Amino acid sequence: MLNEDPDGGALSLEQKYLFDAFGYLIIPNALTTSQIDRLKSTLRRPAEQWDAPADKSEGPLHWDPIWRDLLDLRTLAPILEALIGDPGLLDRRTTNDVAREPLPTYRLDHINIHTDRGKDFSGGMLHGGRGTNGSFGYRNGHFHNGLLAVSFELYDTHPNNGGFCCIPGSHKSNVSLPHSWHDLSKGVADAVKRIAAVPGDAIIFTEALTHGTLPWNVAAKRNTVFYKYSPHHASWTADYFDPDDFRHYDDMDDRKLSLLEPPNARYRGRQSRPRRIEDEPTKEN
Ligand SMILES: O=C(O)CCC(=O)C(=O)O
Repeated sequence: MLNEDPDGGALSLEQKYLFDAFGYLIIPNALTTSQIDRLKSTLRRPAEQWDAPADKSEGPLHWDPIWRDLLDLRTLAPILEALIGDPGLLDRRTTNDVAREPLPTYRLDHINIHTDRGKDFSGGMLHGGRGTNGSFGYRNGHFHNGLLAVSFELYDTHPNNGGFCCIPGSHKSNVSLPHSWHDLSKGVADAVKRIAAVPGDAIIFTEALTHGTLPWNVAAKRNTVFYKYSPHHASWTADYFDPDDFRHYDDMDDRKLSLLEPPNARYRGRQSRPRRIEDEPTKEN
């Protein structure tokens, strides 16, 4: 049955207000201690979307089941559906579809893993902001994001008062970021907010938000995992996942496979195969 709340009740009124006003949210207890430990013990190397391994079977989703579990966490999936899902697609499900577990109406775009923010990292560049993938909107009771990041800190970032930083509200700004504020290694403007997190927290932010990495000037370690999601029809990266590369893992269910579909309008009869058992031709009634 369709929920009366357009966002399916996944976000509290306070969370909706905060995400709309500030462009980010912190979700506590998104991961358990044992999931964090597993990520730490199976993390192989840093990863960037523009530095993808030549052999695709070396990517993070092949390291251990925990990296595939992160695709579709029970603690986050309804929130992602509310922030970057397509409610129209859910409404258009056929009777046959409704009888099955709903597939996410958004997709994984790319994964970043930062392990290089050791002591004396002098700070990154503020980036993000409004653009094709940095779009943000709220229309007819629904959020629209062109690209949505979920970051997990594997170590507490309070010793540095945060590693992630942003200018809250800048996802709605109309005026360009002052040039002198871009480079955080040259100083952190007062408007930049430090966001500290503990392992288990998920920081969810829209890429329309001006954000970056603070200078890291403590001995404590910082390792951060970013899963970035796109609307089902859009992509930031040019290097798409293919569900067929993951179908052989027992832990891959239909939802996880569908998150790895390349960008498309999710029309019936398309070539990509987001389910383990192929859709039988159905009579819509
Ligand atoms: O260090 C951080 O948490 C920010 C990373 C970042 O700027 C990004 O993923 O776009």
